[in-house]
Amino acid sequence: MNARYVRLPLAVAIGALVFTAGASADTAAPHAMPGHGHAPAATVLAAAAGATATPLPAPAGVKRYELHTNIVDGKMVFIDDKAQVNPTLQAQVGDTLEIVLESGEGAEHDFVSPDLGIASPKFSASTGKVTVRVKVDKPGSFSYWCSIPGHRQIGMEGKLEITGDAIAKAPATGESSRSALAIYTPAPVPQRPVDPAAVSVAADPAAVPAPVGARAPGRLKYRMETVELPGKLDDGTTFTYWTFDRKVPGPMLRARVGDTVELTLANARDSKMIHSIDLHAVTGGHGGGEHTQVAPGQEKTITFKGLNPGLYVYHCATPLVPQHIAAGMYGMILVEPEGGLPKVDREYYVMQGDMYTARPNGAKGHQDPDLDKMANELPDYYVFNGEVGALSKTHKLKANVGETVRVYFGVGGPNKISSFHIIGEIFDKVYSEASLTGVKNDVQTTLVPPGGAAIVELKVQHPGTYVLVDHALSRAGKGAVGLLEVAGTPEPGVYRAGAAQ
Ligand SMILES: [Cu+2]
Repeated sequence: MNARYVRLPLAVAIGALVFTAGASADTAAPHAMPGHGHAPAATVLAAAAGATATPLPAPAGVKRYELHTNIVDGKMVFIDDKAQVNPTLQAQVGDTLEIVLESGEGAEHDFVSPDLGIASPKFSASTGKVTVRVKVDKPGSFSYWCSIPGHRQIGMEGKLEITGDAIAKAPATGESSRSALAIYTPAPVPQRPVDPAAVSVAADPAAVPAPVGARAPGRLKYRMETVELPGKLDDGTTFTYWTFDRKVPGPMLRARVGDTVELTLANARDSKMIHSIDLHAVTGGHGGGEHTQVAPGQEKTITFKGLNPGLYVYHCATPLVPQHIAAGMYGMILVEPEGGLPKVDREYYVMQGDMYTARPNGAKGHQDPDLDKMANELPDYYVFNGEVGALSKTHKLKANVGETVRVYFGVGGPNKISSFHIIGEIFDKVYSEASLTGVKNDVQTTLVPPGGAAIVELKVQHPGTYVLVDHALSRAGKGAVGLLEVAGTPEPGVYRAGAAQ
């Protein structure tokens, strides 16, 4: 990777760190990041990081170090017993390097140095300390880092300096050929059964807060919790979701222009990851992402003013950002204009996401995320409200003939644009790109980008079942289907099967 990136404060890194290239496979290979020069921020911490650590007392031939993790000056880092950040660890060829690791802030990390054959188990608040040992067999200057996607790039990297002469390689056959490298090579992940604790994470599309209407600007308080939990992705398929308030999308927030909103983000105690929130409705502080990086069991608060009316996406902004989004960390906030929005009979809240799983669409069992597919933008699933069937089985949209229906529709992504359409209906009104200052009429399909939204309105005039889709229709086969059931008596002349009477 570009060395300058190592020293980027987290907040600066977030803006740049939505790249994903080969995230899960990338261990030893440097990141190619040409053209990214965040030099001013990069210099700030250069002097403080990388000081040489002193080994702890240990038997002869053992170099023992203790490192814990934490967030320092906006970076994720390793810290030694003398509070040195990303210290340089030293050993001689033939030494046993012993590193005791602990998660200081509680999130999940590991410690790897592939060139030396070091790959620690993952450690977090729930594992306590873990120890990794390796006999070093070659001299040189090596890098160590945390291989959790995104963590190296936002600071978790240091150096191992090994002195001495290389140990002659043993013959390639027999017992003596087994090296430290082999001992620490992780086993392939086995196919896993469904998680019996999995629940539905599908947000109820009818869970829309009451309209703000004509009230004066005021102060609002919101509190949200980030929760990692097993969810039902599809029939017979489960997935570990990362959520706001246990649902996908997270709760719809509703304010009016001029309101001051105090938002507290808590991260559940049993989380393995740091989480955060970037609201596109917020001006400043990277939408809140700069000041809401919350470790497990902690909480942080931001306060912002709703300056511009509209419907805005929010999402987690902790590296690897697209991984957090693909795991379900998105939602929307509506900032109503002065006087509110026109009254309608029903309002619904729907968001589309693309998901990437280790095994292909339809595979049974518990699925791990696939970060290579994510980097290459090849989703296995497209979902409305978080899971296959969320809006066709778990929940349905409902209306009666003659009613006006408004859908707040957003795309969490992380990667795919939606061509949002309702089969058998026409959008009478579209606030495209969720801009409330201009309305389009009579639209068949509206384009909604990742991190974007639209508000559509339709008057339903004929009973039946209408189908919400992304009109890139192969995606319907991968989960993006929702149903709007309309009850009542048809209005004369709108539609009939057969010839005109
Ligand atoms: Cu997150």
